[in-house]
Amino acid sequence: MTKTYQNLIGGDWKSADSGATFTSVSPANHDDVIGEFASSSTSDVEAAVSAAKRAFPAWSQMPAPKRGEILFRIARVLAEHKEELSKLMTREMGKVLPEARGDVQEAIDVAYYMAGEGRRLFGQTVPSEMPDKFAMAIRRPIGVVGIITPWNFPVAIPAWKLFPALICGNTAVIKPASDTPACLVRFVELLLEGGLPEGVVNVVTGSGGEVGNAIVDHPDVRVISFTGHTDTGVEISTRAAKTLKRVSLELGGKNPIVIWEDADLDLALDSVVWSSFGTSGQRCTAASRLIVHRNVHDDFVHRLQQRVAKLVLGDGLDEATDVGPVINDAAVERIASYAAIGRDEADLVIGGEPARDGKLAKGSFFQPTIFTEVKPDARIAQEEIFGPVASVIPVTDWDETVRIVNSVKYGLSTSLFTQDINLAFRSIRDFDSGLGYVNHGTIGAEAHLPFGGTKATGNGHREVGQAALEFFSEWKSVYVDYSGKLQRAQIDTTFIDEQ
Ligand code: UN1
Repeated sequence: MTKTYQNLIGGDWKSADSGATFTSVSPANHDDVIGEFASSSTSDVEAAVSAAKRAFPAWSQMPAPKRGEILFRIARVLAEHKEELSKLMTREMGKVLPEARGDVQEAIDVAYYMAGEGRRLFGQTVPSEMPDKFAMAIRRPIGVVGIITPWNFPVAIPAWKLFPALICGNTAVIKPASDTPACLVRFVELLLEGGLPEGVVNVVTGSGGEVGNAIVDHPDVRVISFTGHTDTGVEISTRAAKTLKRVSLELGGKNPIVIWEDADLDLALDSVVWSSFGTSGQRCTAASRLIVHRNVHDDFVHRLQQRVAKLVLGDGLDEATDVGPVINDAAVERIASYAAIGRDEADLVIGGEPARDGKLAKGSFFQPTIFTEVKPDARIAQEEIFGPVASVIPVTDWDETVRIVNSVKYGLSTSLFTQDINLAFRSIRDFDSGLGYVNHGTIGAEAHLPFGGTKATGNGHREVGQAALEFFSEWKSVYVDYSGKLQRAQIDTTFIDEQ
């Protein structure tokens, strides 16, 4: 019997008003049905937003340290269920089990970090320019936030949007990606187990066109946080402008690893395999451009080819698997079309085809793929493929390298392998990106520093760290005059220059 899952509206699990459903299947084996989910529409979103609005006064007025205590409890519940949630994630999303554990751990990290913020949420106090007057700025919750999340980090990304929103005192409506709704539903069940009051978080599953747009258009949703495709981000931003919403967008990447001639090549190889083929290349932070100094290029490509040839494709629950499936068959087709473009533009070293042999036949698999002699302006070097495809671009000159690094429309993560401290710091200054790594690949951001990128990777906001508190709270500047008389700022004061 296929399990049926429902929306969460104000503490009640409910089917979509229309009764319609959609199916989530495992990308490793399409016969493995995860469940049926509510295919929701505007009226379901309406109910979820009303529930979030009703929950807002009590939640926002609960002292923030108490909200923090609930988040501490949630962190512990998530830790207790880490293995179960990770296995569900591998089944539904496909990433190999150790990576799924990392995804859940990232959610736990954010929960602990934001729980601690309940006792900080620092504001500002400043001296007033007038005597007997107190001046400060405090953080206030904003209201109902709409959270629209992708499938590639089905627990970490909802967590790193939700927990800062909650500690700031907001309530939320979440729409998960339709490829990974079970992960989100189970995650939210655990939030309730941790003691989150009813209505503080509401879940509406369904399509972006119906559910996503209804959340973005709703006048009572004051904030939108979205991670996904750049085109969708532009559309969300445009729609949300009509109701003057605050919008945070976390979009694409075309992240480079630069391997300089003095690099520790063993370390660089380990890092490239992890950054380019981990999560089957389906991270915003995945390394899809390998910019390699000519003096080490042939050695590097030869050794990389040998390493990649040994990668085992398969079900992520199988311990022998190095690289899991991609998310669905549409992704296989998209990646295959880029591989065809790559064959015209560059030299194929390994891979380049969907993988359908034996046990892989029932899933969505693509061979880890490497191209060399890729021109910096080739399409495979410029466009986000979101799959296990890496393009090697040979270089000889540092200034040219900087130009190539910065020649894409995105600016999420950049990395340099070198032993030269001067080059390391130049890369930090000159590579245009929100995340910069030295002697480490492009993936592995931690929960307590800002996450996000420049240019078409976003719209200037950052997730997690202190930056998330900026996004999910509103400043209120407060002046308390205890002089007992009218004191006019900028007027009733003695100016030093006039003395
Ligand atoms: C993403 O790629 O969508 O640094 C998020 C990393 C992870 C987060 C990735 N901590 O790769």
